Amino acid sequence: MRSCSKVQTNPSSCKPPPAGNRCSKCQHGWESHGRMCYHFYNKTLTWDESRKNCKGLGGDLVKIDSEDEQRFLEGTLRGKMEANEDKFWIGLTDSKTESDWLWVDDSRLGMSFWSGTDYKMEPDNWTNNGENPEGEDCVRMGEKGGAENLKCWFDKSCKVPHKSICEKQAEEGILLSRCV
Ligand SMILES: [Ca+2]
Ligand SMILES: [Ca+2]
Repeated sequence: MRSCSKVQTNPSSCKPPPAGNRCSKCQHGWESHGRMCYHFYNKTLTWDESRKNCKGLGGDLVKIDSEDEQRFLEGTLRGKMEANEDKFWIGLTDSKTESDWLWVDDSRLGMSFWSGTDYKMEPDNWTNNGENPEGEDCVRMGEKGGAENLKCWFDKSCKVPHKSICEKQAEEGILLSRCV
């Protein structure tokens, strides 16, 4: 569905919009993509706190269902990240059972976009030589310079503060046409 962001005024002299001319509407501060709205939350919080915050805003941490959605998020983050470590939490965790990755709606991970280079493959459940004995059970994403093949997911200790991506369903609006 189209975004409602290009909605024009519809003076009374206009014909009513044709039936079925619907679009996705997001609240101020949320970005529209497909049928969903995304909020890129700028305050750094732990994964649990980030999730709580998203729920308070009427959504949840983002669940990535398609390559198209990953492309949208990856591209948007390039412009929002201030440094390469300035990554954003997403709604994926293996905190219940190690290596069993679940989305926040308890669905199992299907398509994935883990980061991988010759010397470091994610997820690695890195224990940081004992400083982080619990390993890494939450997922953050983003590459400031852009990710090769969209692969920019990293498992990380859930206690590290990060920015986050919240997601919720778009409302349905009607695309109006401008009369001049
Ligand atoms: Ca883990
Ligand atoms: Ca990792």
